[in-house]
Amino acid sequence: MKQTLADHQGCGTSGGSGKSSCGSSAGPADMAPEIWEKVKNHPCYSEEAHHHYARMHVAVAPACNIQCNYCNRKYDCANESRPGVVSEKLTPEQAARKVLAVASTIPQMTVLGIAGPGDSLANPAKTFETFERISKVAPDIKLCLSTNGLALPELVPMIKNYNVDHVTITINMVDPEVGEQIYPWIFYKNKRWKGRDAARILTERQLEGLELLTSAGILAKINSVMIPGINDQHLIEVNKAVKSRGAFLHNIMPLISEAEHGTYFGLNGQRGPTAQELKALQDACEGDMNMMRHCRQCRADAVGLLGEDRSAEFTLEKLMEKTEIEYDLEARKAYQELVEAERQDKVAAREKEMAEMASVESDTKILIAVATKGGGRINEHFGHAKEFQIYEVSTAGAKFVGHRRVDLYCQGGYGEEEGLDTIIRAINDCTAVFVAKIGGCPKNDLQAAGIDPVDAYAFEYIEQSALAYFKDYVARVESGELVHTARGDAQIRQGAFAA
Ligand code: CLF
Ligand code: SF4
Repeated sequence: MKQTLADHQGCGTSGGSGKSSCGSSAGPADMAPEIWEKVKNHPCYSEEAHHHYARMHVAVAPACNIQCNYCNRKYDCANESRPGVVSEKLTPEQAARKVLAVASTIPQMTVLGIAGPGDSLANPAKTFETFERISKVAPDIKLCLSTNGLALPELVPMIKNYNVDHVTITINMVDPEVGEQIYPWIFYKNKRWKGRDAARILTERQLEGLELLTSAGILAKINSVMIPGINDQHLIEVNKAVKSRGAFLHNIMPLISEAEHGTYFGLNGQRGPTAQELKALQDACEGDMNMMRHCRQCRADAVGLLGEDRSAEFTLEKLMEKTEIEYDLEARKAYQELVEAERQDKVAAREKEMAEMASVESDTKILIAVATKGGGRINEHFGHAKEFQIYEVSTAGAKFVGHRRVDLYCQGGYGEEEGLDTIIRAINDCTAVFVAKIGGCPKNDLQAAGIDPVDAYAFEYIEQSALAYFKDYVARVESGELVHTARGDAQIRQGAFAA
């Protein structure tokens, strides 16, 4: 039985299929057609789509109505952006012009989001004027917004009227005792509220807003910032609360609290979680709900595929240089049809590989790091990778479980040894790293660290290659050629792949 929006009780509710549908790598077979239509080319709501489709943000909403302890208002809203980033603010008119310019240059840009630099709904006039202008000039683009939720309940009818199908609420707590450690104040009904009262109003408004979105048939994603020692364990309760109110997807993001960003947490030594702590919490929540693991904490003026940033190509100055921008709807459609054909091809290749997996019996699970520029292929040089996508592979399949940002190894023609150490530390729980190409030096160092550098699948599909590698790996372990050891921080297998 397929899930419909009406009976959606949050991700992970088995709609009879036994496997939950939302967010991550689900396909059309797992969900009702009206939900699939909404998520199939939304790079944040579908992990699978994020390899193929791009989003852009326009920074039209400068004001905010609350204060978060992880935010310095000199920078963009940290609920949906990397801390420490300042976006170029736009008027709604400039924003519409920018959308046209990006859409005509990047035909796979399918989603326009408003995510700051303050709170989208603390600036309703600017936010909705922007949506109105964009839906007139670029009717095929999906509209999306992100909010702290304080102003949400009264604005749900407006959101519906403007055909905004995707709303993100950042919910960090459902208990005011936890909330008062995160929010020093809110501004509500012309009054500044502090402490526990502020947190109580905020949580009530957020949960009410979520329920109203669900009843209006609008997909709601929940972002939560994981703050060790403050809300890390509590987020399991948050997860249950949002799931029971119909949230579609839960995205737990790590707190980033560098002292130089000047936030309350940063200046007071509050640390963020490690990648392992984050994954453990996401895994703990996933029993009940599918988790978003491909978020890149993008900027309020982000442009491009998640993980790439093309905002510098579309500055206001460059936009003003263009006299006329043509919006060719047919050309966009034709390009997206090609993307869909490639996507189907990828799914067929994965399914073929999975069919052969039926003969493999093993409890082994390995992680594989992948250098990719998008399209679901292994198409990036090791030295040019700014991040590695991480896949967990077992007889159950190849599942995207996150990404690790790294410093560029290749610095204009030569390899940076220090950078290589950082990369090895970032992926030291992976059995292999898949790349399009790699030089001799880093290859030797990776092998010495027990990570198998693999360029044999260059330009092939990631999942199909990961499954093929896994089958070979299991066979080599069974034949005694390799010894499998679960990898982790404490168990780095030195020299397992040394030549
Ligand atoms: Fe933007 Fe957010 Fe819409 Fe996506 S981002 S408003 S839902 S279109 Fe996406 Fe970026 Fe993560 Fe946000 S990766 S920070 S979840
Ligand atoms: Fe900053 Fe966003 Fe929090 Fe407002 S909601 S204080 S802009 S992080």
